[in-house]
Amino acid sequence: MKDEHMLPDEQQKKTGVSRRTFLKTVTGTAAGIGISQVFNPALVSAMKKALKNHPVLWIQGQGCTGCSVSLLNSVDPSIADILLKIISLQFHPTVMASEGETALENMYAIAKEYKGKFSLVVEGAVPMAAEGKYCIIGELNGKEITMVDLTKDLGAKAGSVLAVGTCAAYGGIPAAEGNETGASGVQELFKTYGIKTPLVNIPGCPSHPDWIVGTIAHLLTKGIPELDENGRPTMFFGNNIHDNCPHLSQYEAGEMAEKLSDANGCRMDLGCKGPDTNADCYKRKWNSGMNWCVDNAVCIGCVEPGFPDASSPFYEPA
Ligand code: FSX
Ligand code: SF4
Ligand code: SF4
Repeated sequence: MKDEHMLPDEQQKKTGVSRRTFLKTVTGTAAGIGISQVFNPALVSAMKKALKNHPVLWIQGQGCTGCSVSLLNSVDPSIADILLKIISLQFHPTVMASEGETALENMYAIAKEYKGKFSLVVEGAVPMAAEGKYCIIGELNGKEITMVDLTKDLGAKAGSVLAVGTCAAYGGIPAAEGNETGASGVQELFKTYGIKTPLVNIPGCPSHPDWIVGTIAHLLTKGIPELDENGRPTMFFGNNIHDNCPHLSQYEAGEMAEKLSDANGCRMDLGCKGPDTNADCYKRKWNSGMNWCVDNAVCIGCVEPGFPDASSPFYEPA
């Protein structure tokens, strides 16, 4: 994995983004630009000029787009700064203005021009059964292109691949019991087809915007981050939720919550999967640091490879 050992200036040559510019953008205060401006045509044209930044192709298979929506909630840096100053998002089925063959042609042209240099983001699982026919992402020259074809083709050409969300990382909800479509994570597809491109899993259903942006920041400044045995960056997934939970002392004292609305008490009897889950939600929290699952529900282990079957039932009567 070449990128792993890449020095910042070599990375800059490869990505066109200087460490200083990038860090300035990442650590700057939120610009306060509304999400709606991402769809503004003037910004779309500015994005085209931003090709000198790191090209990113974002493709979607079997998912709910929740991870894209989560990224749109990024506050610092704002999503506008991410799109305009940090990366050059050249393909995204949900937010791009372009569509159909034109969009696909552009995507393949970028992949060719920036071979080995662009990042591929995969959102959603890849259905590998029935020769991939469960997910046709479009047509080019009269030929149907499956999500399997696309992930194989772009995955092999990319410099790095980010599997965003538990579906893309491990199969997630589409791979739950009754998985007729052969829904699989990118790592499984890469293994099947012998694709060796560096891959980072950023699970979560959805993935936290900081986990996505932070991983991209690391990738552009220092290369591939350190990964755990499930391919996740240890900087976000290195610690256990239960061991760091604010209710741990209550758990140890046997003080258990009896209903989800109880402000105090450990929530294990209500189904909390914190003990089997590694992520930093206990300190990062969600919705701009407002709250997290354990505040008024339970952790359902959404970042773990066995999710959702291994976490089911999510809730239990106390
Ligand atoms: Fe899956 Fe994501 Fe859950 Fe949804 O990437 S991780 S169902 S939040 O959007 O696909
Ligand atoms: Fe552990 Fe969950 Fe109890 Fe927190 S609420 S101490 S994570 S079982
Ligand atoms: Fe997922 Fe648990 Fe974090 Fe909630 S607290 S986002 S269920 S890992």
